[in-house]
Amino acid sequence: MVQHAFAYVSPRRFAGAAACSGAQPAAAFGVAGVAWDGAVTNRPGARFGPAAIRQASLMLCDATHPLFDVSPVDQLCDHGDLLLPNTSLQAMRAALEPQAQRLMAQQHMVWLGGDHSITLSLLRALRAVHGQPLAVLHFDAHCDTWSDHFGEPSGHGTWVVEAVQEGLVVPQGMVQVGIRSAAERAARDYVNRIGGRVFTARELRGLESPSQLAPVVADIRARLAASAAPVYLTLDIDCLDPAFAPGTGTPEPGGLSSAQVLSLLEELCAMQLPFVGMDCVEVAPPYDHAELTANIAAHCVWTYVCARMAAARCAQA
Ligand SMILES: [Mn+2]
Repeated sequence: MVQHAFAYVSPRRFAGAAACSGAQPAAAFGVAGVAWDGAVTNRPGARFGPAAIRQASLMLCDATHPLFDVSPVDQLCDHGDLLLPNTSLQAMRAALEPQAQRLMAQQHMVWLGGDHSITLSLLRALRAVHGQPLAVLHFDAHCDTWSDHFGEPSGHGTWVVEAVQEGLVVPQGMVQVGIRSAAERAARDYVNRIGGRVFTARELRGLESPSQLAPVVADIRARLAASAAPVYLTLDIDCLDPAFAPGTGTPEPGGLSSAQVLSLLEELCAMQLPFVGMDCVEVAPPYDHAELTANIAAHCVWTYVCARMAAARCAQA
């Protein structure tokens, strides 16, 4: 058994939460880092994402959310980074998938990436745990629907097509938000073509407040609900404009603002929809300034967890 103890592992825990302990952690939510960036197209560095997000999360102090009036600190534990090989994508996925499946069977898991290639593995694990394909709410500048990774079969921009082909997702439950990168039409329109919905960054320009975004939120909610599937949130930090999140490997100007993304997360993630987990990927601290990117990433993760706690509280009331 190879022990991958030499692989990069980031320090600290998210938002001052405790380290997960025991075979079955008591906390409802678990955080784990996947410090892998071996499948990036352009600039590497996302392996340092989990460390930077955890570091930035310390700014949340007691982490009491001003909208939801909950703090996740007591309902969250941090598994640290998974021990994974940093040799090949195939080897990393083979090690990640059984570990992810074990953790997902125990807790509502939030994953700190890492590049976007990890999401295919996380969807495979979720598909196995829930016994059915997922609806996916996908924030990104990139459609990630390319049929190959510059000649390689798989990379950080192919996982959507792979997930559809493997039956991991409900096509009608695929919703993309913030898409704007250069791409041939076949890739850009892929999700629309299979019955999902692509909200381009251009379509969302000028819509920032919850009231302005209400029609978009209603459309997304209806699609996720109609899919009758567990919902997974994958948030590529490059959905944000580089002005808000410069620390990423493939920045694309013309993106969403922090307020836009947080408005959408606040509205959607607090709804009575069966969310089963999230990842936040592509935070690459070597290109960050003033921890802007790590900060908004930590805020998005925190917002998601607090929104789900608020949704659970409403369901009980
Ligand atoms: Mn992207």
